[in-house]
Amino acid sequence: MPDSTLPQSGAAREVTQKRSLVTELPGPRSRELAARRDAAVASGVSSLMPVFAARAAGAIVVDVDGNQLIDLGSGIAVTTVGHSVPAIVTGVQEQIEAFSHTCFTITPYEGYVAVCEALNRLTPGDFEKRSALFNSGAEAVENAVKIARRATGRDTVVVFDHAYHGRTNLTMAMTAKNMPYKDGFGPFAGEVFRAPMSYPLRDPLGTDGAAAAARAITEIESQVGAQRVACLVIEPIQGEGGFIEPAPGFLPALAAWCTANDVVFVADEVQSGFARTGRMFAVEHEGVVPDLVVTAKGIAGGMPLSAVTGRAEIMDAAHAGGIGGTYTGNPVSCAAALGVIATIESEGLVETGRRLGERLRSFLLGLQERFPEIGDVRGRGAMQAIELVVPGTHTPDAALAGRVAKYCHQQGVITLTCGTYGNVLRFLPPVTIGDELLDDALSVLAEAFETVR
Ligand code: PLZ
Repeated sequence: MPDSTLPQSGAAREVTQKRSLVTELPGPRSRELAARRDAAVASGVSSLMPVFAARAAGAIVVDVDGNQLIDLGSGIAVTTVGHSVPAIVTGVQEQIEAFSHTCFTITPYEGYVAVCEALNRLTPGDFEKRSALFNSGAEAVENAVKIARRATGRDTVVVFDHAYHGRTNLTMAMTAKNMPYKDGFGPFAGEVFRAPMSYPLRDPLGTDGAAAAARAITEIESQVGAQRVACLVIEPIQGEGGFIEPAPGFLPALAAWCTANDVVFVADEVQSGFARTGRMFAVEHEGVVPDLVVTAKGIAGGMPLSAVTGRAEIMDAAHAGGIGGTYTGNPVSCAAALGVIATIESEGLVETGRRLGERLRSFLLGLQERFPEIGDVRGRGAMQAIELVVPGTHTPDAALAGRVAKYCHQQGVITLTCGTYGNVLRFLPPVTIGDELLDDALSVLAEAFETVR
């Protein structure tokens, strides 16, 4: 086990794993770039922080003014193994020198096959599997639906309250939250049915997952009919919706209902997968074996890659030529993915994430004792969150979440918010972040509560 407090790559060695502010934030160079950005980039594309990145290594992002920020976001759960990890950097360099593109559906290459082999091996279930590769999470979700429809001959896609599945037309329909994802961008794809989620903090059924599943199933059966459902798509821990962990028993009961009704159970592990939650995939915490697993983000450390993996008989239902795309499974992205997988396995990073989770959780629970605005602490491993409320109520306090995040940003800690009500602060550090660096970031978080509540 490497000492995770030490930098782990050539690039990381040159970037001390310490927070350091040498200018105000944003600094002068970032402000110049922001002005150019405002004149050139469409305003629908917004950025959380006003600082421009120059490089990144380990769990530190260095901005163009030389400030060193602690990354508690990992580019939204992407650089799970850390920034600039040697196996990824070298793999990408070697591949781009060899060739950058041929199109797998024209002249295939080994990297694509090797990534599929690894996915088939790493995903839950000891049945025969196949995989197909894509570019983004949304594109992979769309393909999972295409494959499930083709395999079942049925139309309806069941999704859940608070779900996030992407920004393409079908995945906007599958995503729950209107602002900012959907407003004015419709009409949306049809045959998408939204079922009630288990959200222990806010659900009258609380921690009774079996009852919450029964409620969802009743709605699906009465409003759609099981025989019309192609697939049920669910995030085992909801990401953008607020790091909502359904009550124990909810996912297994839904999976069992799918099996009994020939409905394809699709786990969207785009945010929760790839060593993020103390398991390779979040469904494993409850022993759930999906028919199809959708992966992206952490799979390739920032190179665009996503995948659908699952039962061979479902995956192979699509006719030859029915699944593809120009860049899908690009060789450079595949090289990055092989570097990520090798790093996770050789450095034991699933376990590292689990241990990090214990440290993070105990800190957040301690913070909750001090600040009654923290209504809930939830999540697993390096995917945890606090939900902020008006003390003594469940009324969301999004303004406080915004102020805490802003304070952290000004002190050089990249902190993200999320949630249907915008009142959740989420923590997604690289699992390799050192204890000292994490403690420094968390002390800034505590200071933020002391200062802005
Ligand atoms: N499924 C569970 O979390 C992406 C969205 C960021 P893409 N989440 C981050 C934003 O504001 O666009 C996500 C996810 C889950 C699917 C997706 C979509 O993945 O790679 O962004 O398309």
